[in-house]
Amino acid sequence: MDVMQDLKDQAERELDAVRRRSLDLLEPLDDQALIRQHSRLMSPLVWDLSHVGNYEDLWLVRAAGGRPGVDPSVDGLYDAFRHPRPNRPSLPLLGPAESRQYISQVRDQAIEVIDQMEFDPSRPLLAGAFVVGLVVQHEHQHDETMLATLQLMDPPGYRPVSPAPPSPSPSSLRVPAEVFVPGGPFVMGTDDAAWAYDNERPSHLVSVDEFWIDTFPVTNAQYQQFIDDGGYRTSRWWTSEGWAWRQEAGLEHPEFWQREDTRPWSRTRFGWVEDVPPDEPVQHVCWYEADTYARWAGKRLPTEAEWEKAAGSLTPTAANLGGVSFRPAAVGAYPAGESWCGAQQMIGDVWEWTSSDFQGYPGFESFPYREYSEVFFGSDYKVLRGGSWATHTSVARPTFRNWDYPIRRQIFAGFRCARGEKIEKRGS
Ligand code: AVJ
Ligand code: FE
Repeated sequence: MDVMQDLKDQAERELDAVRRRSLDLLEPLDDQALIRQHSRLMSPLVWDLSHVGNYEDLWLVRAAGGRPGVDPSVDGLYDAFRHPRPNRPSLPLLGPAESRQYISQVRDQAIEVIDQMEFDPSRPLLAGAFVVGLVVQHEHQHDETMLATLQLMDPPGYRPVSPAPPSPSPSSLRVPAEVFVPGGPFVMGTDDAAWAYDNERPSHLVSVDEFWIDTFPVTNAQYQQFIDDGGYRTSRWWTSEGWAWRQEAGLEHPEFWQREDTRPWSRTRFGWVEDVPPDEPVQHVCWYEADTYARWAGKRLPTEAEWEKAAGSLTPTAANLGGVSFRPAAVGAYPAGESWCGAQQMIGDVWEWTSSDFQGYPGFESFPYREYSEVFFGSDYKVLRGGSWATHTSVARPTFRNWDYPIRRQIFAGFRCARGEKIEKRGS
């Protein structure tokens, strides 16, 4: 067996799989739906499609392959920093057919580069394996972004080509509502340079005090109790910043929920309008709503360190991931995916808001470019953990860090609560 050839075959399989995912996702849409901007928060879908190809051209074909690139003249159009999302529809973007042709030309060259590449498993950062991982993960992340765009489409809404397979039924075993996590140090982050992003590195010791964390993410039924109890009308449960946003945005319920007078809540989920399922984790709530719910419940959001400690070394085997189900699974559906302390569904279903700002770990070094993580460090963004039903396994790991503004609701985000005094020390 040729180890090098195995690595190359694996790289090509993963590139092939993610491209199939992207194209399948967009398959039901006509050109107009690909070109239109469905929300000012999001790019036209055809921008995402060319952008993933441009990224592959930049990193795989040019940086790793030392080639001139397929069409550097489009770099500016697909540079996320040059053009914020609201401006993207007015750019002279490649059309849907041109975009498909462009990304497939890039792919042909990328495969040639991989065939000629020297993978050095002992120096993964410098070898091709990291770049392949970067490109594969990046496209999967944009597939999730595109799903958020598709969720925002006007009625009749988006319907996938292949119908969703049902999630497993919730286990009938009774489990406690909260689980205990003893205090003490744990290793936060990773030094795995082959797949981890710069913001997950370096690994370092963090000591947290003992705390309790909810076994499951907060469900729609629990969230409805908060609504029924006047959660959105009671300013004392909100921070002053959160209340100001609640007033300005007119928040009264999660995004995509609706009801007539006091009839039961329904929700619009892609091309379906359906009763809100009580046992599913709530999604499409912003950080302010999550933070407020936790206070109403007499709890708080976990810190990012607490979340990661509770997750331990979970691998995403029994979890709702990959964007196939188009919804979170009911709580209790994945008892085999429980973490070492007994918390369930930490990976998959919904991204979980944490109380932490997005910051670099001690000793952080940006790699391979500052604009992936470093430019977002500070107090503007909150960290989300665990991945959602729309996240691919290649991006779903206990150390993976996602971030967004505390007002954002279009992402597939919910939360779970924690309890106990918040004490955190870095270093040994
Ligand atoms: C990690 C989801 C915040 O979409 O801004 C995609 C991922 N970075 N292309 C984002 C990303 C560059 C990133 N998030
Ligand atoms: Fe990107």
